Amino acid sequence: MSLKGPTPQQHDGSALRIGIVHARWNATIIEPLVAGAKAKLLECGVKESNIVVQSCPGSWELPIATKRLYVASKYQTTGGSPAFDAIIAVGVLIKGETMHFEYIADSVSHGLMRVQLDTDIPVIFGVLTVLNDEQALARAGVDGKGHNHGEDWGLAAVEMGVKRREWA
Ligand code: DLZ
Repeated sequence: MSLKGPTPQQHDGSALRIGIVHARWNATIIEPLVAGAKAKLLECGVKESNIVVQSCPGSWELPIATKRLYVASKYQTTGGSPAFDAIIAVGVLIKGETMHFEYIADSVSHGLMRVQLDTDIPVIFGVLTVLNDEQALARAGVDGKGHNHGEDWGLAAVEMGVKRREWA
């Protein structure tokens, strides 16, 4: 048994609407992560038509892109309930030779936390902050050794979406 990751819970996502916003930097890593997240959403019963995928240039833009997606969705609903039950923000930050990585990783983490607390909608932290390409490939499950973290983010979105409704 792995010591990493939450103990599993089963949740029915069939009533949920989930957004995925992903950066387009490091697309070879992003694509399997988004696919993994989407696969788990579908496995939990989320309807394909209730999964909305949008992109932004880089991870730096994830907080504003996540917030705008949420705000736009609010105006598409009737009855006052937000259209999205959770949004997964996906980015891959790979450390380079400058301080760029540290600044972006710190700002994006704080930005996404702020979005979720300000909007009261769970924002799943799907941002890999890795030291090199090998770590990124392992965490996207494409090196044959690591597992796809996108799957964990899909499960977290369903659990938090369901619980948000229960705790309303
Ligand atoms: C500029 C930049 C660099 C150097 N590295 C990454 C990265 O590893 N991952 C990522 O998602 N985005 C990177 N970016 C782009 C910034 O996030 C942002 O899109 C630009 O600075 C424009 O605001």
